[in-house]
Amino acid sequence: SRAALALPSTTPEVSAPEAADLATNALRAANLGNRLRQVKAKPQLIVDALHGTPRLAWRTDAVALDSLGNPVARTVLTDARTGARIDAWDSIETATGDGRSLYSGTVPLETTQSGSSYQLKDPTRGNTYTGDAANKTDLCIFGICISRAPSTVFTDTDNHWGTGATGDRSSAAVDAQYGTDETWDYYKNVHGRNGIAGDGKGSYNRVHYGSNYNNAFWDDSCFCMTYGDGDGTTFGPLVALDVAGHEMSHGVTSKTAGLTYSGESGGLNEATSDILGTMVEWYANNPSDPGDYLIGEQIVRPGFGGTALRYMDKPSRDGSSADYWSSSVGNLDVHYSSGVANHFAYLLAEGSGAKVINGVSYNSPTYNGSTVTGIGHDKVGKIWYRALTVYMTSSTDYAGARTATLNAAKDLYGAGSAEYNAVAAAWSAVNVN
Ligand code: ASN
Ligand code: ZN
Ligand code: CA
Repeated sequence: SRAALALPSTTPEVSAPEAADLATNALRAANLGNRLRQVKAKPQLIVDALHGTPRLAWRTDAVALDSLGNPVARTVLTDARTGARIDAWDSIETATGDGRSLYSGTVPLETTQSGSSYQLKDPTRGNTYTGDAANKTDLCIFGICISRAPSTVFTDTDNHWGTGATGDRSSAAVDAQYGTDETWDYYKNVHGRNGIAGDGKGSYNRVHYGSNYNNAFWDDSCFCMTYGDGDGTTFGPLVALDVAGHEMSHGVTSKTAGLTYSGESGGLNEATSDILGTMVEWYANNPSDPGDYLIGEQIVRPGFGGTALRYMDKPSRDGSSADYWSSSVGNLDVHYSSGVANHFAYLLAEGSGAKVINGVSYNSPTYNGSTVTGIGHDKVGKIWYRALTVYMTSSTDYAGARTATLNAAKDLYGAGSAEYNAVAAAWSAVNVN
């Protein structure tokens, strides 16, 4: 049945500023213990017919940034005659969508819904988001940035993102967002680390950086990850899971051991990103990108001349990386001196010799002719992470990494445990004694 709407008056007794104050107070009360910034409220006069007899009301949206810089919002319904609260609710909502990625199939995505628009921003992971760099580049000199490519957050109208092909700019964004989701979850669920800095705060990805840009990188100054599209001949878009895990792990290293990016510590910095990026790939357990001990196997194209950027079982397979420690290894580029630690991690996980894992063939040699027996990748990730975050410092070299990982293995599994002995044997097998 329909009844005519009769209101005693359409003039509010409660003023708009009063309604705004009530709503911002409600927003503060809903975020107790959080210092809110940029608090703003917008009251609109409406007729509320959903809570009993229709009445004149203020519908006020109050928004702010919380202490982590994350947006918070609350909508408050106030009786415009008495000032009584009729109802209130959080009005930025987490939505679950999905995306068709370039390399990882169709993946779930947690996104931010405001009204009829979705943002590729994940409130369940510290508001980690992915933005479009619009094919622009940063202009930085001596680490000081004069201008920066944008990071315009991707938006969508139906919360189904990308097409699985590069024609849709959102597809690469799906990969990057998924990659940092899995990396977030790996650190949180395996190591109890809440975000890169351990403070629960998310970072962001920029995709479509530059033009034909054949790299991806972590940048301490924006605390963010950036990915090129590749030139299509050497590399495709550099947004694969292990690459995202590699770049985000540079942030973790930066916030923990702080390994200096040159000499042996630089090789350990790079190896940390390869090792933990590989652990992310195993953790994700995605059938479109099964776990392996290769870096960048999804992004290389025929013009690159190899099946991966780097090979952990025998790093020299790339033509440049070191398989074993020598006194000159610190003179190599950090992406080649990393080989010693990558090789250590492979041997510790899988052991020496020839084997096929998830359809990929490996054949890992040892310096001293020893046979090494692996302890599995999960334990390697635990030992390396603890060594990185508890024992390594900015100047740790290969000898120091041996000590750090032995200390970590002692903490986790006990002195003289099989794991402890395997760590010692794997380092000796790469000539770190
Ligand atoms: N992709 C490279 C890396 O993350 C970029 C660089 O050379 N720093 O290591
Ligand atoms: Zn790196
Ligand atoms: Ca890989």
